[in-house]
Amino acid sequence: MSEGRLTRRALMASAGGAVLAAPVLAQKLVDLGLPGGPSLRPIEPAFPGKGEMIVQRIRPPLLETPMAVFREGVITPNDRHFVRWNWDMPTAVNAAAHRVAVGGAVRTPVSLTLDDIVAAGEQIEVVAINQCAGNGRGLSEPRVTGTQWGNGAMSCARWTGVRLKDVLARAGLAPGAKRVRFAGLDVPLTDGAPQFIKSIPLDIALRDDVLVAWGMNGEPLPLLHGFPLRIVVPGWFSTYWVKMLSTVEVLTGEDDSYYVADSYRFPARTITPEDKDFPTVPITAMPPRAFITSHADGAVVTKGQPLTLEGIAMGGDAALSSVDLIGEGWQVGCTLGPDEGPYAFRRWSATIPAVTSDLANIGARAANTKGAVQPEVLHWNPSGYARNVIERITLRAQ
Ligand SMILES: Nc1nc2c(c(=O)[nH]1)N[C@H]1C(S)=C(S)[C@@H](COP(=O)(O)O)O[C@H]1N2
Ligand SMILES: [Mo]
Repeated sequence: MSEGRLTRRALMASAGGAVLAAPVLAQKLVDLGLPGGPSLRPIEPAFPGKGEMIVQRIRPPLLETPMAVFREGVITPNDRHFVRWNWDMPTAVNAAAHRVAVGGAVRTPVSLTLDDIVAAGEQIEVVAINQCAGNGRGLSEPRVTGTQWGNGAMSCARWTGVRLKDVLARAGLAPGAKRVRFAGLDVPLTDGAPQFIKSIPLDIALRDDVLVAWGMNGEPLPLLHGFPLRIVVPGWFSTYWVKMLSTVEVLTGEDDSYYVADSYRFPARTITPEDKDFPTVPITAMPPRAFITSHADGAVVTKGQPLTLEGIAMGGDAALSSVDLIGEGWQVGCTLGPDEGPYAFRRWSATIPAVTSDLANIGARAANTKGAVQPEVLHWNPSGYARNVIERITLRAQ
């Protein structure tokens, strides 16, 4: 029996259980440190299948991963993986009846069952960071509109699936194919509002590591994360990682749908908050980022002692090449932990031989193998997208 068959059986077995109930909120609060506030959010284990999560919104759910989770390892457990739905999500999915329609500019439109998808090609695993384009938006100064995320709208998982290109091959590309667009089972809350559909260029769609995934850390995708199937585009922001995949549509031209043409776009040049008129480009590949996880801003450290700082980092759309701990006028190279692949988090650590005084504005700065380095200054934009300024904290010596 092949691995694929085993996984398929697990998928079918979980079909009946994929139901989401409304949580009841208690009132434990966490401070996200958002400049100028309001900065407090409930932190709750109340969502089905979820441990303690920062509740940004209940319906549709927006759940942020607490930073403490990133201390524990580079893979985020499924019950602590952040959640984001643009529109209301279906609360149950019938896996046996589920179909993925592959159409548009194809030779033969097909309607595929989960069995068909599993059988479409070789089973692939990739460890990849799922990061919302708006991750850390709440830290923007001046403040911007949108979900006021701290830095926990990111998580990392081992995804299992087949290559999107193998699924496309079931239908066959017609001449002129240019982009591939995805839709899921979720529909807008209000009449006439645009459906959440997203497309990627054909060269990205045909990459060997772009998946139609059904597995997340060895389990079927939880409903919140897109049961039964989702797109995974390693190295790209997760706005393209369409959940509850139901339609794959090959386009021969540009995509003029709302979430590609009008939303999830970023200034094509550096702007200031006063700039109103500037060209934009879609948010696509992720830049490098690093986070200190061992110490919070304002933490007290011991004078005269060595100090070890730890954290996680990511290369974005290329492998991490280095992480430096930097302060005011000094820097120390960090030691990197085990490598789970170019699109995964990687742990880092650095030791300062002896703390002599307060450590003001220290931060970890990541660089990737494409030569991208985290900037000193925020690339401010009106939606707070693609934040990757060096995140700084101050430690008090006592
Ligand atoms: N079907 C569907 N897929 C979707 C979305 C959505 O609203 N509907 N949101 C996207 C966005 S903006 C993000 S950040 C990720 C979040 O994935 P997660 O909930 O598994 O963390 O899903 C993406 N895929
Ligand atoms: Mo997102």
